Amino acid sequence: MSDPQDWTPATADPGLRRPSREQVVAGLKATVEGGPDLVQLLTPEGERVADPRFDAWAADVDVDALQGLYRDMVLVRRFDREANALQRQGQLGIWVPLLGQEAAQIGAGRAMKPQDMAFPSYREHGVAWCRGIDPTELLGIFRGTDHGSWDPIARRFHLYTIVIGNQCLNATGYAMGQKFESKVGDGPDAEATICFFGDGATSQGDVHEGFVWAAVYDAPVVFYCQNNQWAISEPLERQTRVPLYRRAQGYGFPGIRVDGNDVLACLAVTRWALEECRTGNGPVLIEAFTYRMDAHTTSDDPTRYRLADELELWKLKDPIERVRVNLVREHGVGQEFFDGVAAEADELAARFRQFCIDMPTPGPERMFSEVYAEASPPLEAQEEAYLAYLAGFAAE
Ligand SMILES: Cc1ncc(C[n+]2csc(CCOP(=O)(O)OP(=O)(O)O)c2C)c(N)n1
Ligand SMILES: [Mg+2]
Repeated sequence: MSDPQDWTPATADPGLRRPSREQVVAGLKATVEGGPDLVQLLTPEGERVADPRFDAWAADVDVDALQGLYRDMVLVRRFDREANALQRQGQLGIWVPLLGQEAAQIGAGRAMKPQDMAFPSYREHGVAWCRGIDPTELLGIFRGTDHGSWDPIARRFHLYTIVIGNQCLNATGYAMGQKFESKVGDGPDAEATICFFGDGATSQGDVHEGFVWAAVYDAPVVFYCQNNQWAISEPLERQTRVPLYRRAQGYGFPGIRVDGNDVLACLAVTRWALEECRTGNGPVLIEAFTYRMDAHTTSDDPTRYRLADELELWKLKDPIERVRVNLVREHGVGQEFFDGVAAEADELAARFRQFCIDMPTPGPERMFSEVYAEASPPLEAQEEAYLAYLAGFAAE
């Protein structure tokens, strides 16, 4: 962000200054090239760099653990690409790609303890993976046959939320419950909540309200904003004048910006933030600075609103490639490891694809049985009438 001293004075009151549009954009984009605010442990070139504040939070990540993070990202990217192709082949109604956001999601997902709770939006396939949800369980959402087939309480991962920002209210309420039920503290069972949302969501009232309630109730919630630079076709500068993590200051809790393409930094910063929350120092805002490398969804065409050179620039910051380079250069990991992960990814993709093709189409009675926990006479009457109506067609 530029120095307010450099902003233009207002004509009526020269004491009041405002930034020009160029200064706003420059401030928002400053960390594209790395900046003093950005927490980074692995550079885009794969070099491990020191960070006095966060090194300790990644100190246990030895070569095995780093290989594990690499494997997570490769497998998640692989099934994401497969789902995109399945949509193109008519097997899914829509897909929401996570391409480019693997590090932001795997870092955060692996930072969680089993007892922590997550509230995703609709792009968090990598976090779902970390919560032990099989990728095939995501498919029903995108074929339009269910809302996700996992148990949110058992997995500690809520169902996807399509309504932008709404999950911030749910997460805040859940975290307030954790506080009221004394699940916050120094013990090993202490809990926190993490809420995932995008840069565009920060313009929603629900996010603001979630921030306010979380702040005044000291709720143990990490607000994890994946700033992927775009909200469909709206760029970041249409959401904010200040870098997003700085908004936290106005609500009275810490905000931090992490390189969202650096899995190690995302892991370390999220571990720290979750521990702050578990021990009663929440909430915390994390801005994971990343990039949506594919379309918003399979229904979108980003070539209509953004330039190819922006994408080319971000390809150089690929979250997977920097870990691969680090494993080779700094840990001497050999090709057989990478070949093994690639083979595993292909197996996963084949299983994922077959599952999708074999998915049964549910009968019409399902929409009556799956909405309410219990049946009721009006619902039963509606079901009966609707099935009779459909049967009328079959008879002809
Ligand atoms: C309340 C609401 N308004 C509008 C939409 C339509 N919509 C879907 S995704 C989206 C953009 C969200 O952008 P961002 O928060 O940056 O998340 P991203 O998709 O980039 O991960 C919008 C406006 C919606 N789903 N819900
Ligand atoms: Mg976005």
